[in-house]
Order: sequence, then structure tokens, then C-alpha cells
Amino acid sequence: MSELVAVSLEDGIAVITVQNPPVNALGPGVPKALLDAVAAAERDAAVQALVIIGGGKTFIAGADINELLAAAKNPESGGPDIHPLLARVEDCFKPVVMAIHGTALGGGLELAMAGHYRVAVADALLGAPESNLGIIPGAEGTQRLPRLVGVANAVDLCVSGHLVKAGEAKDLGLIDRVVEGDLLTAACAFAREIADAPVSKTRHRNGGLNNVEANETAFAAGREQARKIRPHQTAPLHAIDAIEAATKLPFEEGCKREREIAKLCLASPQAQAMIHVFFAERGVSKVPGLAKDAPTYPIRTVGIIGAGTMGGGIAMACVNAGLSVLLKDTSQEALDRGIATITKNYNRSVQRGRTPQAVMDQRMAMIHAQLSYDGFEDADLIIEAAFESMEVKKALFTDIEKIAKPDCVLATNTSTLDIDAIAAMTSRPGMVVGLHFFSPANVMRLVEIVRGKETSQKTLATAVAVAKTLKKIGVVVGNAYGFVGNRMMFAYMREAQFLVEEGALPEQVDKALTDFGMAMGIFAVDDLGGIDLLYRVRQETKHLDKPGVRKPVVHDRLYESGRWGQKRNAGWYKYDDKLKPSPDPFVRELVEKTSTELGFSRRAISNEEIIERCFYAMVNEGAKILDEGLAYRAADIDVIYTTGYGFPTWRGGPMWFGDAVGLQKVYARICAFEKQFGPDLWAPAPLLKRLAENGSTFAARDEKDPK
Ligand code: 3H9
Repeated sequence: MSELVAVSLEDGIAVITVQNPPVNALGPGVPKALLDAVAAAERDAAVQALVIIGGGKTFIAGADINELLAAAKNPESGGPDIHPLLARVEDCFKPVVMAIHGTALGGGLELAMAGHYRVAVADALLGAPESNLGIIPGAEGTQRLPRLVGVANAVDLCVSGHLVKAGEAKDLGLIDRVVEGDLLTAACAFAREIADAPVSKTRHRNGGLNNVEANETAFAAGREQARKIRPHQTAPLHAIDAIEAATKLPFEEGCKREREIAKLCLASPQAQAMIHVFFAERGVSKVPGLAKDAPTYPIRTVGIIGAGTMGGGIAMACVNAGLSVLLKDTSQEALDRGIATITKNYNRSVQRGRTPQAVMDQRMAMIHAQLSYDGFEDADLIIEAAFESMEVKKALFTDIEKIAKPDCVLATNTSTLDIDAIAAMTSRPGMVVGLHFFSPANVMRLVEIVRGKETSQKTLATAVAVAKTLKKIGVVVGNAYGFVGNRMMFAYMREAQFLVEEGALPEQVDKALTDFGMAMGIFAVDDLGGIDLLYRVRQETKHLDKPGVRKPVVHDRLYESGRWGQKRNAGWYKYDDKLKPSPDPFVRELVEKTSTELGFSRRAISNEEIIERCFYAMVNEGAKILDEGLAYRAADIDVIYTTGYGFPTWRGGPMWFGDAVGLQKVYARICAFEKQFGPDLWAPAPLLKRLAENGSTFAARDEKDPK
């Protein structure tokens, strides 16, 4: 038998084990090996029933996404074909039981649904996450899922991509039994129980498909849900179309329709972009020069300095991951405020049924709020999350140095400042690293891990491991003003403001950005983060300003007039009590007055110009960052933007977007902007020029030198 599949006979039950680590994807050879094993077991007179199970940590996590990517790039290649396997399994005249642990996702779930029975351990997860990849369940999943769980639930599962635990899957009708103890033993016992029962095929379960009125309601609700939670994405809408076909066509014809739709999705730029993001997110943990099993410092206790928005969020992320936290601030008031915010956040989660009260109590008990450094001498990791001021941070690191044990990792949450200057305050710069969390730190997945010039391999490996422990995406970046994310954001923000000074209004710019797919407009983001915050960052770095180079003006004026954003109910927008924004005549007047003062006669600005100036500025800065070695790969920058800055995954991140537009075009526009606005702001990055002239892409550069 193939190495990809093992078969054994256990007292009349053929146990077929998939062995394709790490996640038993249905990669090349697996479907055929499974098909052969099922056919052989069916022929074997000693076999009464079959059990299909995953070897290692999981059932089958789906089709092989590498194969899907190859098919996305070259639709003629056809992609993975598991249809013959599904037919072989469902048509087997002996009962086939699917034994599920870990995850049964995508093609894995589709195979499971073709079986006659499904049993799962309690913590198994099942789902159809294809929408996350810009595709639909294309292996008869949109046809069998509604037959098992009903049309409305099938729509919800495909649109949301949510995974359900075994208990919920049982309630939905997706599995037949939640089992306890050893999965294989329980699955074999179950198989013996049902060995003599006639097999029932999922494809014949048409009972719940024909309620036209209920179906229409479910489809309309699904399309609305898709627009809300996955705006601009086509795959969820296509999945609904395919489910609709299941309700209107016989099984075989429905499958044919599904195949046509699946092919269309796979060939779409959205699928290519989202598959790129899938692999890019996993690629960031492969840090050049850092062995996968590089030694790390054990981290159990974390000392956090600063109980503000960032410190509080980081504290929550730590205790959520089982680490205990010492949370220090300088005044009782600040500490009380911080703890009140954390309590409010957990309470909200309890009220929404996401966190049991007992879990909240346990997590709160793991946060020790304090005014002193008591206990910091035992901390394994100290994260400074104080005010964004070099002076403050230098003073804190001088203090920490005296208290921390020798093997304590010292991290700063600075979003812009020089890590090396901070590390120089200690006698152990090798232990110092940047951990730049994003607000709210308990929710946002991104952490920029900033490598200083002295940061040791072990410290860096520990930072990467900490990000993983906190279930974050840790991207290692170099040390430069604003690191990667903020440095690019400053260019983006700069152009957005210039556009306003030249003739646009904040709401017009934001609308063009959200229409492009950004989660929020840049001015709305600024109001949320706090205009005072960015103002202070600018004050810190005034010495870096080049004389004579144009700088945005309105932002400072908003700050000076006390419009600090949402916290003051006024910033680029005005806000009502529920923080709903609306355009403010005050801002319009301020903007128009500023334009006149700066000598601009305001002009109509097209959405195209907004997109080009904002995002080409970002791409250009990204190319400089790559050339300077501050990010290892263009894909790393894409991950920073899709996980930390609300850049749409279906566009693949800013560098992927640049590739999709075509670097020649991007380069040509940047050269034109350089002529119009000057080289200080728009000189094209040498890397961009090289790639454009060679007809290449950032993705090709990554592939050529994956580091
Ligand atoms: C599908 O099935 C389409 C069908 O409807 C139609 C077919 C015709 N393929 O995430 P991890 C790799 S679409 C290839 O770090 P975890 C991953 O790249 C698919 N590779 O582990 C990584 O490699 P490396 C529907 C895959 O424990 C390694 O495995 N299924 C696949 O944190 C470990 O991954 C999905 O969308 C794959 N399907 O999480 C599920 N899956 O070490 C996608 C993983 O070289 N997968 N790899 O970087 C996941 O959600 C998570 O990987 C999972 C494990 C939860 C399974």
C-alpha cells in the first residue's frame, strides 16, 4: 500500500489511515491512494465496514493549497480532482465511517460528508473555510453540506468560513456522534454497531432542500452577511449560487454547476491574492538565519510597564495565552483606569457568550496590577508600553536594567523609535528587542518584531515564539524610523493629507479608500488612534524633517484646536454620542483656508488619483524598505498590511497590489509624480525601477530569493 495511506484490519473493520503530514492535505497521490484502499477493502470479504482516519495530529485539513495555487496560476492544469474518490466512498456498499480529530476542513470535510457516517472527538473542528482563499467548496461540498445541515446553515458556514466544534457539528447534523476516549477504538466500535445497517448516501438526502420560501430568505440573508463581513469578496456570493444550485438541480447537475463556479473562482485574481496571503502568513515565521529549532528563553511571567491602551491590550493577550502578568503604572489612577478597561473588555466578551465567566475570573486573577516593580526580578519578559517618547523609554530601560534577571528578555512596544538607542541604556543590548503590537493588542493579530543591531539570535527566537504563543503573526523587521508598517503608513498618510490640501475632502478620500477595500479610511483611522498621538510622534522626530520639503499642515491645526479625534468627539470628522462620524463644516473651512494659505487653488480630485497617490506612495516606500533590507520579503510587508492595517486580503497586500497593477505602470506614474511634486517625496525606489525595467514583480523577487 502507498506510504500516503496505511491500511490495517481490526476485527472486521478496515482502518484506512491518511499519512500526509503535517495536516494530511489531499495532496498529489493521496486521493488515488485512498480510492485504491477503499476499493480493496470493499472487495475484501473479511471487511464488514471501513473507518477512515487521519494519522498524526489531524484528520484531513483540505485540498493541497499548493495544487490550488498552481491551478489558479494555470487554469488549464485543472487542479486537484477528488471527485472520483468521493464517488468511490459514497458508492461503497459497505459502511464507511469517518473518524475525525484535529480539523476536517475544505476538501477534508467534503470527503467526510461523502462517507456514510461521521464521528468526532469533542475538540475536533469542522468547516468550509474556502472563502478565506477566495474559492468555494469545489468538491461537492456545496451540494452535500445543505443536505446534511440545511440550506441556511450551509450558507452561513460557507460565507463565514467559521469552524464548528464537534458538539455543534452534531447539533447541526454534520456528524453522527461525539465520541470520548481513543478515537480509533470508538470509531471501530461505532462501525461494528452499524455494520449491518443499509448504507445511506448523503446525495440522496434531499428532504430539507425544497422549501422555496425559506431558501430565498436564507440566500438573501447570506448575501447580506457576505456584504457585511466580506465586502468586495466574490467567493462567498459564488458559494451561495452553488448552494442555490443544490436546491434546484439534481445532485449530479448541481455538482456540474458547482464545478463551473469553482473553476471561475480559482482563476480569479482574488483567489490568487488570498492564497498568496495564506502562504505569506505562514512564511513570516521562517526567519532568515534563524533555525526553526533555535533555542529560546522560557517565558511564563511577563512584566508590562504602562497600563494604558497598549499595555492593557498586551496584558490581555498574555493572560489569554496562559502567561501571568505584572502590570505596572506610575499612578493609582492610571492603574485603575487600565484595569477598568480590561474588565470592560472581558465583560463584553462574557455578555456575548464568547468567554465563560469562570474563564474571565481566572484571567483577571492572572493580572497583578501594581505601582512598584515588585516581582519584576522574576519576570521572563518585560514589555515596556509607556508613552512614545525617547526620553521616557530611555529612563525606563535604565530602571529595568537594574531589576531584571540576566536572562529576562527586554522588549519595547515603541511604534517608531530607535531600538538601538533604547538598548544602549542597558549593559545587555543582546537581550533587547522591539515588540510592536497593534491596537487593540488583544485583538489585532500583527506584532512587528524589531531586530536591533545587537539583538541576539536567542532573543529574536524567543520573540518569534512569544508571538506564536500569543496567537499573533510575528513579522521580523529591521530597525528604522517607523519600522515597516508605520514608515509606509506615513507616506500613505502624507499623500492623503496633501490631497485634502489640494482639493479633496477627508470624507471623499476615505470613501475612495474604503471603496478600494481598506477596512477604514485613513482619516477615520487617525481619529480612532488619536490625533494627539501622531502629533507627538511628529514632535519626537522633528529633527529628521528635511528643510524645504513640503509637509502636511492641517493635522497640526486640528491638534492645536483641540480636535484630537474620537476621544474629543471631533477630529477629521465630528462624532455623535455613539461615535458615529459625520463630515464637519469646521474641517471643510479649515481645509479650504489652509489651501488658500498654501497657495493651492482647490481642484476636483478623482478617485483614481486618490488611489494612485496613496497606494503608489506606499508601494514605493515598501520597495525602499526591501532594498534597505528592513523587510526580508515583499510577502512579509503584505502580511504586515493585511493583518495590522486593514489592507484587504483579496488584494493580497500592497506589494501584491503593485504587482497586480503592473510595476511598469506603477513606476511610470511615480516618475510622473516625481516631476510634479519633486524627488524628495516621489523619487522612485531603485528596486522598483529595476523590477519595472526587467518586467519583473515583487513576488518573482521573493521566489528567486526566498531567504
Ligand atoms: C480546499 O480544500 C478546496 C476544496 O474545497 C476543493 C478541492 C478540489 N494545503 O497553519 P499551520 C501547511 S481549500 C497545503 O502553520 P496550524 C502550511 O502551509 C483548503 N499546505 O499549522 C504549513 O506549512 P509550513 C481548505 C497546508 O497547526 C503547515 O501546513 N482548507 C494546508 O497552526 C502547517 O500549517 C483550509 O483552508 C493545505 N490545505 O494550523 C485549511 N494546510 O510548515 C488551511 C496547512 O511549510 N489550513 N498547510 O509553513 C489551516 O487552516 C491550518 O493550517 C490548520 C493547522 C488549522 C489546518
